[in-house]
Amino acid sequence: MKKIKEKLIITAAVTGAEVTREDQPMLPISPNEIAEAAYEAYKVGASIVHVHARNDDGTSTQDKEIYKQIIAKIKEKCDVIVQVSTGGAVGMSVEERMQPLLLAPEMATLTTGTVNFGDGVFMNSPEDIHTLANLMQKNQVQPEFEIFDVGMINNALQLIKNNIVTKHPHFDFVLGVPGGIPASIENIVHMKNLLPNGATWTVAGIGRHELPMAVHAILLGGHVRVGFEDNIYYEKGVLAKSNAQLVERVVRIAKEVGREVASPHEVRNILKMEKSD
Ligand code: KMH
Ligand code: ZN
Repeated sequence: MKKIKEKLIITAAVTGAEVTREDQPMLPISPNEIAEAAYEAYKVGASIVHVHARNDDGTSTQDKEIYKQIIAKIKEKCDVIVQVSTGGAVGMSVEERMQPLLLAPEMATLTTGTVNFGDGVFMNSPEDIHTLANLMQKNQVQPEFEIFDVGMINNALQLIKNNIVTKHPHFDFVLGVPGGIPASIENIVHMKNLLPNGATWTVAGIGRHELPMAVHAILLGGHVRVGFEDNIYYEKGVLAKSNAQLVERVVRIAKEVGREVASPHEVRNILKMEKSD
């Protein structure tokens, strides 16, 4: 097998918008807990943390002030790249969702289409996508296109073609959301083949698909996202002890197959990010 030279980018999605403490007792909720979980994940090999904010009662929020606290507390501890969510939770308005972009974070997610999401609908109208993309452009935020189904890739490519997004094209294939694209190696290969030359891509497998999709991505030259947002278990019937435990396993597997793991500094180079605050 040909050695993959590009170092592996590991993203830890530590909280998400849907998982509860009842589902996963170790779920980080407060800014302090989220920062600690991010730091623990960074220490074992994560170079990006994908963050969602929560209120004190655990409900999802896109409140700018809470994101501000989370980012500051993470930055006090380490130089991991903080990627804020602009997806928030199902049902939130675009005005609510855009708030963390006003903080000019290093990186943010951008979902380029609407998808059924379990029993709900994760709405992303063309107008809302443009609103978020324009704000990212204005505040120099590196986007990560969140791809829940194949058509969303084409929508992202249109944003690039029309110069609405001019940063490095980086994608996250989310596989296995009920309503989105199913998790399979064929679907990863199909989607990666649709990307422009030089684009980078990560894989986030949902639930039991997290580990096999991560392994496929490592071997195919992609990158990996793990964490409680996507999966709360370490193995069938056994809850993970922490986000870091899930990251650690990916690092171990990557090393075993000869794929080195990238530091945040190296990821800023791979993604050609201008800001490195
Ligand atoms: N919570 C999902 C409905 C993102 O962070 O940008 C959307 C989501 C995507 O998590
Ligand atoms: Zn998210």
